[in-house]
Amino acid sequence: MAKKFQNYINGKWVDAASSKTFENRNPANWDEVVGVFPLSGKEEVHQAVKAARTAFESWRLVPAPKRGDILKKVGDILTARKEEIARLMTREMGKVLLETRGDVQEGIDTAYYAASEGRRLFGHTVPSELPNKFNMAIRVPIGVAAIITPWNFPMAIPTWKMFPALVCGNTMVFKPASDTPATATLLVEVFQEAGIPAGVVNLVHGGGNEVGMALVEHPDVDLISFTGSTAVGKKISEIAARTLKRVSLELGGKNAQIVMDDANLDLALEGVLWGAFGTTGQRCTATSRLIVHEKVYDKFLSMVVAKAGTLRLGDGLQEKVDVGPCVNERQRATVEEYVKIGVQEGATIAAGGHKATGDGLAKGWFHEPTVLAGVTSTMRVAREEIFGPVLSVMKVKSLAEAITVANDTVYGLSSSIYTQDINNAYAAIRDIKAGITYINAPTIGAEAHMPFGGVKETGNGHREGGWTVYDFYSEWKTVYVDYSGQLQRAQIDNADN
Ligand code: UN1
Repeated sequence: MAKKFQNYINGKWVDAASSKTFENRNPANWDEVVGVFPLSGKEEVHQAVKAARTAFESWRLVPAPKRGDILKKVGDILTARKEEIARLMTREMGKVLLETRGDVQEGIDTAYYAASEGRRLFGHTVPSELPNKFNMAIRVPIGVAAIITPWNFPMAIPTWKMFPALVCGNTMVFKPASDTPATATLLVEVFQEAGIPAGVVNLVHGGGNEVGMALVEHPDVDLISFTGSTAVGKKISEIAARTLKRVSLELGGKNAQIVMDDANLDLALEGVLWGAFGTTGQRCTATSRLIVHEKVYDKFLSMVVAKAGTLRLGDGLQEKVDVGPCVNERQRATVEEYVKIGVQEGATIAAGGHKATGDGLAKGWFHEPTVLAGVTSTMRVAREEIFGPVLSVMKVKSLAEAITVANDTVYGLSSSIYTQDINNAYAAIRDIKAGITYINAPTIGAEAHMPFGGVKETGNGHREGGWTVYDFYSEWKTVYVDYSGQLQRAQIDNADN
């Protein structure tokens, strides 16, 4: 019998109102059911928001360093349980152990950063224009947050959102992706073990259309943080605008790695394989376009093709495996569809190109690491986010053309250039339209203490990670303290005339 999971509302593990459930299966072996989860809806969302609203009134008054102490404990527990969480995550969404360990580590790094931020959360003190008056701007909590997260980083992405939100004094309802509800449940168990007060963190399982949208529409939710597709992000933004909720969106990408004729090609090769096929290409930061200078195009393409063919597909729990399965049936079908579209548009399959059903792969959603060559900017495989192990390779004549091609997308998350020429590197830093640019490193690998996010249709101007995320989760309050004992009129009493 598969393990049965529950929602977590107001400090208690509870079933959903309806007895409906959904299963979560291992994408590397669909015979294995990881767990059975409650299919919740409006009713559970309502209870969870109510609990979060009530808890907010006391949580906002807990000193921020004390809130940080709980996050420090969360970090300690995650550290102690790192291997257990990584293994569960691999079984749940398929990426290899090396990467799921990294995913948990990103959560741990975020916990310790947020814990120490509890002792900062700096405001400003500013001189007043009037005598005997003190001006300051301080950060205050906002209220109830809806945390809606994807399956590709089941620990890193929820923790990027939840930890800063909590240290700032907000409470929350967490709606994890229905492909990774077990890892999400484990995270909430860790909160419970660390002593989070009842109602501060609530967990509601279920679909995006039911639970996610009920949160977005709920009048008592003040802020929404969402990572997922651009299409859903736009919908959330539209609905949230009706009640002027604060919204942070982290959406799609079509990230490019540029390889110049002066690049260290061996280094660029390692970078593109990691960027394109790590996490089976299922990252918002994944390298999905490779833009190569014509002078090294043929040589570099053959290097990529030779290596892509040697990557070992399989169950991510086995240490020797390089690339795990796609997360589910739909995702693999999407990959197959895009390969077909690429070929119809005139690209050639230089490596891979098919679903993989060989030894040990028959019961998983595996797809070969695929390289499409001869891709041009107008093709759909150069424009649309595929979210799978497909790399589109394009040829350019110059740095200027490489940057024009890299920018020819509606997205703007990550980017990379391999060059030994410092002038090329700085021109790329200035001219590539993306939230993140790597020099001589792949498009993936963001660190928890740096701002993370993108421009154009990748987001709506907010950043996660680092010091910047604290701006999203707190409101500025401006305070004037007049200790003159008399009415002082700004702009009037201190003016010359
Ligand atoms: C994502 O794909 O949404 O930079 C997050 C990276 C990871 C985070 C990716 N640290 O690839």
